Amino acid sequence: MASSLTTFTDEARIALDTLSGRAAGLFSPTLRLGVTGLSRAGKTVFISALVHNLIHGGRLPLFEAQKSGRIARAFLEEQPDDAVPRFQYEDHVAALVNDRVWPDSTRAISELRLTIEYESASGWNRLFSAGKLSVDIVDYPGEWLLDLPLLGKSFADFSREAVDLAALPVRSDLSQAWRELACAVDPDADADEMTARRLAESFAAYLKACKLDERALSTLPPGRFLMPGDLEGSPALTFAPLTRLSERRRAGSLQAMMERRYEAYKTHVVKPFFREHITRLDRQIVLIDAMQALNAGPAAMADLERAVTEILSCFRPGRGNFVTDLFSRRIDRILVAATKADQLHHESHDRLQAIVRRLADRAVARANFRGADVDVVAMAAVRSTREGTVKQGRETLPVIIGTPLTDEKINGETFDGKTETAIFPGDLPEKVDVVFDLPGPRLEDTEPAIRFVRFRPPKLERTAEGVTLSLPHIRLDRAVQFLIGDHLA
Ligand SMILES: Nc1nc2c(ncn2[C@@H]2O[C@H](COP(=O)(O)OP(=O)(O)OP(=O)(O)O)[C@@H](O)[C@H]2O)c(=O)[nH]1
Ligand SMILES: [Mg+2]
Repeated sequence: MASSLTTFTDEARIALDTLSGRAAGLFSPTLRLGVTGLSRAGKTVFISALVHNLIHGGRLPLFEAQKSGRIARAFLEEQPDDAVPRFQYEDHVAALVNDRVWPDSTRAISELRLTIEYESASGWNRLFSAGKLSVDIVDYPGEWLLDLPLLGKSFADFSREAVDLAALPVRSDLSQAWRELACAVDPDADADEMTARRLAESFAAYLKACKLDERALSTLPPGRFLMPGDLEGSPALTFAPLTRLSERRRAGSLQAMMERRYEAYKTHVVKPFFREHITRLDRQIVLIDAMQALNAGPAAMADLERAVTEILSCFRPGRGNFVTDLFSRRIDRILVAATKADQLHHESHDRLQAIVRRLADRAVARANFRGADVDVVAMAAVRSTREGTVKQGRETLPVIIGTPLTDEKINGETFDGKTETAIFPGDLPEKVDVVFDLPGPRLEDTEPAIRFVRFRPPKLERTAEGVTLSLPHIRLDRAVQFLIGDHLA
């Protein structure tokens, strides 16, 4: 009874929020754009480049409103949510443009309001609309989103899945310490704080090791174990999956304690996050680091595909989950975007896009996803390279030219972060299947087909008057058109 009551109030609250959000939207049209992706996927760089290009009238030929000259101006305004940290746009742009370094990792939620004044394309609309659209951009960690499936899972389900995944060959060595510890404790023993802490710390260390590992394994819930924020050390974060659960748990046992804390995590962490942030989104971009996964080989690709599947299923309506039912009806477009395509020659951009298409298609099918348009793009929010050719004997090879980051290595050479270098980036395979084929049991046995070099952000061109031009990109305009273009029609 108690649980259905909570559900009812949660539901009523969300419905009210949604209604008032829509009513406010009638007077000044707003669009809430969620930007997510696993850590280091490129969220901060994407938002900075998007806003910079819109404010500075960057070259965006595929963004129709801009191309046809209908955008009067775009500018930043105060965001509507006082309790959410502001996306520090100015700092990130200063890093990119002035210092030519990538912005720092952000690891939490932040928000920015960009307002666009435009002239409608249709005479009818021009008569009735003010030609003003506010886009509220919300940057949040994909890791937190991946907590949603927990709402539909009992502690026993959660434990079983975590144990199964940890035993997979790609993860077994990283999870060994935790698995040994988990096997050594008896869930039916008396609840003990130190045991709970040891288990939680060991489990969190395993999740972190997955993230840091060069195999680029994607994340497993609970998301706050990786990014605890101010909840570090709280009971709601001091639990871990258990093995050998008993059917009838004893009050006062370790199992009962862990189960209670798992439920507290859902109530105090997961639900509020979805209620306050995710349920209000209209559009969503999911950034993925396909380049890193390609670098790491087919097992990492499979892992990335699994993460995208999980993320998409968070946006699937009709899962019988009160949270998703309310918000997923609202999100009508989702873009799955592979950033960092500037590490490839343009001849491979379409191949990268085909790989992302395959990945998203399979994720859509596996998540049985419907209810929103899903599109894909291979892009670079900030293009750090330009293209050229190098003559080698009688052959002319296509190369990319940029400044490799300090300490990047190719063929035994280490870069100093200052020297501009031409690099033959290698091609993506023509056949998409190759990158998805699962290798044998151990990942180390398969040589990654491709090795990419990371570059510093580009040096910006200046006009004769000394004005710096906007940040160069690859297909950012295509992403912008899909995400907001129709609202400026
Ligand atoms: N070449 C290139 N590299 C990029 C691009 N976008 C991101 N990167 C690289 O990816 C790294 C992570 O980008 P961020 O935008 O900070 O990623 P994030 O998703 O905000 O990361 P967290 O805040 O840690 O979750 C950067 O430091 C760059 O090295 C891009 O468009 N081109
Ligand atoms: Mg960030």
